Amino acid sequence: MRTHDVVVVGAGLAGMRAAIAAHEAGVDVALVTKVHPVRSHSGAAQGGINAALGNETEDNPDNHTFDTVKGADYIGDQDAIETLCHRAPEEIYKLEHWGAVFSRQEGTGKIAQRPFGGAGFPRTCYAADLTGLVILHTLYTVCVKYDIPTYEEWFVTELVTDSSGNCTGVVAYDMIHGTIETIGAKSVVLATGGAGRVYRPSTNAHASTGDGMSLALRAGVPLKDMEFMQFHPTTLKSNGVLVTEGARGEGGYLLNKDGERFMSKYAPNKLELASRDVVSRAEATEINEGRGVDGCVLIDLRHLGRDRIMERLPQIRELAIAFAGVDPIDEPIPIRPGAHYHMGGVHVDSWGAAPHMPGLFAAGECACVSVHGANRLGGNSLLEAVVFGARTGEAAARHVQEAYNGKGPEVPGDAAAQFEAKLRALLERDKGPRQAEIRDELADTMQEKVGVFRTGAQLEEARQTVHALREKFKGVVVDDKGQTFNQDLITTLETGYLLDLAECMVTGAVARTESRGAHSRLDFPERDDETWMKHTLSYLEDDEIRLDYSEVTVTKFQPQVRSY
Ligand code: MEZ
Repeated sequence: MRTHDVVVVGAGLAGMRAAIAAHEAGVDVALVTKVHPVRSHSGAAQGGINAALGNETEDNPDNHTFDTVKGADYIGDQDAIETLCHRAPEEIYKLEHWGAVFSRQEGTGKIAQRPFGGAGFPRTCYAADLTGLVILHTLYTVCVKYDIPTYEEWFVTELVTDSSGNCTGVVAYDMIHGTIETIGAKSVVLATGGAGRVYRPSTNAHASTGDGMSLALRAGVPLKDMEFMQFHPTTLKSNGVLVTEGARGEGGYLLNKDGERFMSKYAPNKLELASRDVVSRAEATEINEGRGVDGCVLIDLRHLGRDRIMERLPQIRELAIAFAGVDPIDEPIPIRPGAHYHMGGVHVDSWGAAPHMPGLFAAGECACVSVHGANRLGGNSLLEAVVFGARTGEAAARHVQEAYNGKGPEVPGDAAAQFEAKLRALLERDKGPRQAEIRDELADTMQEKVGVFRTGAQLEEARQTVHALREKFKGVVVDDKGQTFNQDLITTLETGYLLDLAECMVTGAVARTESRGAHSRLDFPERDDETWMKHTLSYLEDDEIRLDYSEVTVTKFQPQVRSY
């Protein structure tokens, strides 16, 4: 059997940063990833990464902490947010020294920083509008330099535990050869990204199917705050592709069909740079009340001029031409809110450790630390991935030394064989629904009923539909019975993951009878701190979702009325 000290599942920003930290701590670490590392969805993040560098402004990590707490609508854990914001500058300089080519300020040559939503200062470092891609490639070169073994195109199907309930490895399917193996480990880090593909359209890659969250849930580990899904205010109508917040940071306006800069009604101070939940609700209101343009509003960049667009937003221009048929130098781009980022994830502490399962860790969008609470600020996702990726890798390495002291993990020998038997039963079935029809109905239901605005009645309908789809999925049929690159099989397994997560999202959303951050209930329009200043925990028990709650950590900032 293959074994490593630490196995990291997922090789986006959080996964690679965790692997680098574990390697630097002196343990044997391997990456297991269903896509080549540089195809990870982190590469789609465009506009930037936050850090209070204070270049030419009075900004500091305490301001960043306050903005993040407020953006989170006071349900983020403030000790973890302090950690995020105080470690940010160190991580940015580390990335720069590893070779990340950030855009520079004219004159000083320092790292340039653009304004982003909900931020009191321009604090978003960027590489034009390709920031995630630049950092992803940078971290990949470090992994190559350190010669970190990487199981590429291996799909993880189960977590393995020992007789005391410690996580001691994973079962994984080698997609190229069609074989199934157990990979033993003393620490397992889940860093598989988000579950944006629960929705359609979504800014997320097709690979963003929440695998790690579902693996943890099935193994008895709770997921936290699953009802909070972020809708990014600017996504293309045709396919949900992201138009970066950097476009508004550079000065882009949002307009309705009458040419009105409507954000002045909703956020008179910050306008287009209010936090994402506020801007998405404003757009949805304009569209719902008949002031949209074919189901969209417009983002106008024309006044920025060709040179600035070509220098700062070249990818946005290409995407707008390719997928919306408009050149933003000459015309506004039709956009609308689209599913983008999941604030919920595997319940972990601020070292990425899952309190319910020793040896299990999670980082990045897959995890809920929680630093984003009910609404993440743009630019804090890449930051979370590197800061908590690093801390989680350090903690996973520490666990190897503290819990094992040179001994090997107890890895059950039959884990792979047990999964293989389940797979055989699935492949032998030749009658039943196809995964695509289940997945389409799931995505349509979530899009229609669990969107920017929600009501109890719609959420309850969605919950029943999702539950029925999970039942239907038990009879799913896979047409391709082959062994190599069986995408039909992989997509089916991913659909199972999405269904689990959707059920957690809607169950948590039905229960939370208030409006907070991205969870906006028309039937409960106010935030209710008295009852709901708490995290939701979702457990899978007897195939049903059971909810429980845990405390929010408040250090310096008591909840206040939130306005922009
Ligand atoms: O943090 C993000 O989600 C981000 C940087 C996205 C963007 O608008 O560019």
